Amino acid sequence: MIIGTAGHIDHGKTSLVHALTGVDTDRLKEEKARGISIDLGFAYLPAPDGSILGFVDVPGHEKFVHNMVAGATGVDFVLLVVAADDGPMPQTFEHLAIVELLGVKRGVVALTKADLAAGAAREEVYRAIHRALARTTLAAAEIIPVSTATGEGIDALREHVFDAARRTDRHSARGRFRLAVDRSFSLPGIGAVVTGTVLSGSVEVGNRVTISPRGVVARVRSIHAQNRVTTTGRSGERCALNLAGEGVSKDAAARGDIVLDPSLHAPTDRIDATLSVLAGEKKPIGQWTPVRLHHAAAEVGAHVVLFADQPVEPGSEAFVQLVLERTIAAAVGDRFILRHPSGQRTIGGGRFLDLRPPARKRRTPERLGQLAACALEDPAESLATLLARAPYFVDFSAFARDRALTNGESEQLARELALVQIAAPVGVIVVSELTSKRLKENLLVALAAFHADNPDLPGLGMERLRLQLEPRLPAPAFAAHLRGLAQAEAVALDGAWVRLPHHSVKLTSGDERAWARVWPLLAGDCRFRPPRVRDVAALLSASEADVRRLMKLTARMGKVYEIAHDHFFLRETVAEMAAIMRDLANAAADGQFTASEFRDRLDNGRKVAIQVLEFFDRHGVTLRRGDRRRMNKHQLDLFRTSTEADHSPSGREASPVGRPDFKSGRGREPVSGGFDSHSLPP
Ligand SMILES: Nc1nc2c(ncn2[C@@H]2O[C@H](COP(=O)(O)OP(=O)(O)OP(=O)(O)O)[C@@H](O)[C@H]2O)c(=O)[nH]1
Ligand SMILES: [Mg+2]
Repeated sequence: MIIGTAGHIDHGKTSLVHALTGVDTDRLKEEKARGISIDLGFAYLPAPDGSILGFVDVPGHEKFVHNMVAGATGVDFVLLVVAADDGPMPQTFEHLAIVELLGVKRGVVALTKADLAAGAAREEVYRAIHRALARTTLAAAEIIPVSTATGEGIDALREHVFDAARRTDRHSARGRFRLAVDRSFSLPGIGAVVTGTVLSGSVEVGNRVTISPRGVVARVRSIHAQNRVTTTGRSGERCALNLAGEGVSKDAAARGDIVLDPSLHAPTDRIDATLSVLAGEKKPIGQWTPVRLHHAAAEVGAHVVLFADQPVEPGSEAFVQLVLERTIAAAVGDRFILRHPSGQRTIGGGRFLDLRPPARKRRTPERLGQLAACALEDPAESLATLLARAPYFVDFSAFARDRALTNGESEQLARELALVQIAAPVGVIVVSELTSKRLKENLLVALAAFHADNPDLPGLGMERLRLQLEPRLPAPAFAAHLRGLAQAEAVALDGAWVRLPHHSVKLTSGDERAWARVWPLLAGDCRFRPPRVRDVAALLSASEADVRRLMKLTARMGKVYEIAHDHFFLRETVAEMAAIMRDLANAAADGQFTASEFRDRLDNGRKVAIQVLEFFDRHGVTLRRGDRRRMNKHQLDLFRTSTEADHSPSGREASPVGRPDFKSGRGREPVSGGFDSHSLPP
């Protein structure tokens, strides 16, 4: 258990810790000279049950409240010190407010200097303390009179603290490792050492850690926990870590850093939070109020963004966004304190709810609903609520990381909530079972409707499908979801086209017969310079309009591409030409080739070669600079070589007649019965 002192200057905190533990925590020369505490002091006390209690002694001076806040983070139990000859004073109230805002729920009041007040005077101070504690979480705390001068009450107080420690749940070391650094120094022969309170998880000798937000990676060479050499440090202990590694110099860390499990390193400078404004504040918090934000042992300038038009009144609570002047290493659920930028008083504080909130549209009803879900303290409850409302999906990897959940804990969560996980390129997206079912149903209905309206089209573009579905998953997650459905054979994927598995494009028997006569003309030796519509019509003694209609139709089915107006190439030929370009690019030292090099390989004349290249340019497969071109690797798949050639008149083969969605993401689609605008010159 870690016990933190609190209380007004000179009320006897340091003397009391000394009397309880035998340790004088005022170590600094200046502290000795001025007779006050300036920085945090640390002492340890072995308990009868073998455990060790850690004490954090804080300064009472109003100028050093920032140090007090740093010390109070991670404390389990507060030792509120009030001098019997003085009663509650300004920093008694301020420290009390801070420990409350930090969520410290247990404590005891030490009525110090009891030798200086007796009888009615002491009674009056009792009453004042009761008034101060009323309506706080310490309202029921015991008040124990003590004196370091006479020794009165010291043993009773020590027993009280031992008893509280026995009743403290042994920290379960839940979560991934995080330690809030309050001191960082270098010892001769040992190297860099950081000390601080372990906020969550545990660490072992040999573990790799990151010093966040600065991002220095280190290895834990040795550990002291609660002042004893050990191989493991865990949540609820004060630890000293000896860190080693490249870049771990003596100033590799400083107070305010968090040493954490490397997977948690994701600094943020914009955080949505709850904010409680202290009742004693004179003015409400307005839009963009500048503040000092204290989080763990870190301190940073920030501004408060309000979500409502009304300012946040003293004594009330609201959701706000905190925009920080630099990044910090935070976790969802962490407590923070806001102080006046001058450092003269505490304004309020609260709890972090979302470490990656949107910078825009941050006050829509949908967003505020999400925040209310984030405000639920239990991760399972919070996640279930998030998944039951728009946008119905959650980036689970970020959710788990930002709450410092271990793999085991997130797996448990996934089981408990029966989450449906969708692998995204980065991390995992989750939806509820209900949403997954609804998404699949909506998707199948949309595809069936599309096929019914467009029997001559191979399928619906992935992007257009995504945009018309509820819930609307992010594109990469939607693609992953579709791959899952395709694996389960609920849908079929042809490039970027999605169709129902049984759907196949049909030509009328008349068109099939016509196609059987046309395609051989486009194949064979003349495939790189196939006859144009007018020439095909002449060769077959057909009308130009009929041939054009058939070509447009088969283009929509993906059998041919219209490279230039009225000039159609077989799909396989286009794939072959793409492969030739790739060859040329690979053969060139700079990966570039010219139109003439390409023409020489095709032997189809400069004009046609240029038209072909311009076709590839339009689809982003080639990138042109002057007379030279290089390949755009990302778009190459659009014209993958087909191994299932499908020229057969029947078109009934299992082989897909898919055609890639050239501009997927921009919603360009062939229009049923109309021109294929993709293939038109710009
Ligand atoms: N008579 C009497 N004096 C005490 C007692 N406890 C502390 N003092 C005196 O009060 C003064 C302040 O004590 P500290 O323990 O330094 O007070 P503090 O709360 O740590 O002060 P800061 O850390 O500066 O806020 C010292 O001169 C102590 O000797 C007590 O029980 N009886
Ligand atoms: Mg002191």
